[in-house]
Amino acid sequence: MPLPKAELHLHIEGTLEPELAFRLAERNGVELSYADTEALRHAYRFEDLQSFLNLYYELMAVLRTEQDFEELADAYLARAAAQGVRHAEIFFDPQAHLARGVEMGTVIEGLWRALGRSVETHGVSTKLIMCFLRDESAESALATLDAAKPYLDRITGVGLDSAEVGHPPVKFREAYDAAAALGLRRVAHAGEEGPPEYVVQALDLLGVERIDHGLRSVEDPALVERLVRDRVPLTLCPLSNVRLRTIDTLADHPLPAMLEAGLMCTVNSDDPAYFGGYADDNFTAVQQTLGLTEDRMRELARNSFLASFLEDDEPRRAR
Ligand code: ES4
Ligand code: ZN
Repeated sequence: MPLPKAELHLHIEGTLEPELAFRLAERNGVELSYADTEALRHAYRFEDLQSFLNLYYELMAVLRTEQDFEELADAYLARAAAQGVRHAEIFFDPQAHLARGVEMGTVIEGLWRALGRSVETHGVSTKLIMCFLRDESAESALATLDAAKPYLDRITGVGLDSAEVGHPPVKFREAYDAAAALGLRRVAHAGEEGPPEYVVQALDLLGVERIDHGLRSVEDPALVERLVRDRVPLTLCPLSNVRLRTIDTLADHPLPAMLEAGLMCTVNSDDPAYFGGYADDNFTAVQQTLGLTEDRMRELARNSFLASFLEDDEPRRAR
């Protein structure tokens, strides 16, 4: 039995499995540049974050209707439940859909058809986190926040993702201030490919409560000390780091040293359809390859709930 866990770093568009991509392409009359699922899977060899993002954005073209987003989320929740996930805080990338003429309401209402009954259907409670694409402009982020205003009861927080280097957190200060004023929680990807300075900026300028990835924090001892002292959760994604070549092999992952240093680490799947594993696949991989003890594995599972946006007295219902 997999350990009960919360998943805190999961891009719903990154759960699009090749089989579903082809089924939706057919249903929506969208032409894919791959002959079949086999050919598509061969494209899942990435050099870095950007080479992954190119395919990730290309495949999204098959997502067009509420039903598409519902089926995507429902398939993820079924897989997550089978891997011991009891609570999932799910990222989505509205700008990538708005740019293709798919409206905010289609995305959110479609996802909600699955999320709104997920406790009943899958035993998984959920929250939604809307991400800004950091390689788009600050103005576009503000416009996206504006477009989300009719749906604020369905959105728990905001995040920041896509191509990191050259797009520091400071660019999104206004958007994060505006999100905070609307009562939204804040997280951001930082220190995935970008330098530790981006982690510092995310904390100081964006007021984030968690750092997504944060892997490169280990290069800055003063930052590590601060993250330990303030118990800032890091949502690590070990299989993602290997596939995007942030590290050479899983055996090189600094997770054991990070736990030893007292960092509040969590283990997550990021884009599981692309990176070769869902939540428990990541847990199992780090346990086996890095030799983590049962106690450490339980610490990771416990951290995932502590670092979640679940309130202490919150019933586990979909929200
Ligand atoms: C992402 Cl792995 C990763 N990093 C940054 N942005 C992303 N969007 C989807 N997956
Ligand atoms: Zn991510």
